[in-house]
Amino acid sequence: MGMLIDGTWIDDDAKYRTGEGGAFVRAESVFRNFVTADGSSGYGAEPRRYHLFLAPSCPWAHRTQIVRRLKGLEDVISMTLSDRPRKRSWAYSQGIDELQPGENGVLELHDVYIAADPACTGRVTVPTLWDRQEKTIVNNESSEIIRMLNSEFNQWGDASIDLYPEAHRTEIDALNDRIYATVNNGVYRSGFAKTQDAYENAVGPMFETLDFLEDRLADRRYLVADHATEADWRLFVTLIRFDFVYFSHFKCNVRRIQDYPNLWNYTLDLYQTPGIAEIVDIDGIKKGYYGGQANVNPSGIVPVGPAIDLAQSHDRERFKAAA
Ligand SMILES: N[C@@H](CCC(=O)N[C@@H](CS)C(=O)NCC(=O)O)C(=O)O
Repeated sequence: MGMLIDGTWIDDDAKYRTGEGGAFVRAESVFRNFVTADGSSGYGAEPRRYHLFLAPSCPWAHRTQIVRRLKGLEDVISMTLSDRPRKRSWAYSQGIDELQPGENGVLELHDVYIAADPACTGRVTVPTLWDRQEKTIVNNESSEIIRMLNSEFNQWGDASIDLYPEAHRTEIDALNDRIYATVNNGVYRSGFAKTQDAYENAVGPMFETLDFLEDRLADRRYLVADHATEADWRLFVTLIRFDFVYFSHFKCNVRRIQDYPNLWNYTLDLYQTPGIAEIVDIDGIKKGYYGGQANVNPSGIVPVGPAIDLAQSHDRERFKAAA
């Protein structure tokens, strides 16, 4: 995959990603500043000041794309989706401001990282939130970027939508922790495991959590509140990829999400939320994983199926709107 060490791109980073017993290790995101509505952090919320570098296949990037849309921030925060094959880091045919494609016609994301910090060491990941004013990266951790989009841009976005309501925060945090460890990151721990044990240690807890969520969703439409919250959207980005990609590419094949009636109908319900289907790119998702991860799929062949109709009706409207 490659990463930056002291501002230089290295292609072989295997030793930085594999831990004890062949387990996949996810490095911490490097840029962790916050945009605030009042500017007290040094990064004030302003229209058209910030830009998101994303990729269609990536679930972490997808979280931010979804929250940007739900909050009505599409004219406030600009965005580009990686649209060129990855030779090193994520590649873009379009630049922004002084960050423009080089002679090869692409802007590579590691050059954005070097522009922010010429001595940068770390993984070069999407989503990345770029600040045009300070010419730096504010943050590259999706869980934090979605919090900023939810609360700090209300002057321009839809303030009536709160994905992290005060009254439900403890419950959202607890669910997020379990779902992140065993499902969102669990699929990667399964797919990138280097030993049988590491793989089985990922897949077991993943399906235990899916069983738990199936039960939880038996008598409620959403995970926490009477409307979708951050916990739902963070889970959704993994569920929508599961049967198309993770089931086979990452060997998460005990059951499909379609085999769980509540989880599957819930996935369809979220997918059919106004504005969301248009920003779920199933072909881009399949291409990104099967075609872009030679360590898992050396041939790069993208499977034709599975044939799944995401517009089919779901049964979730049976739940009353009231909590
Ligand atoms: N913790 C990060 C993870 C982001 C991440 O791993 N993104 C992947 C794409 S799905 C990436 O850019 N990987 C490139 C790499 O690891 O070199 C977040 O949630 O933002």
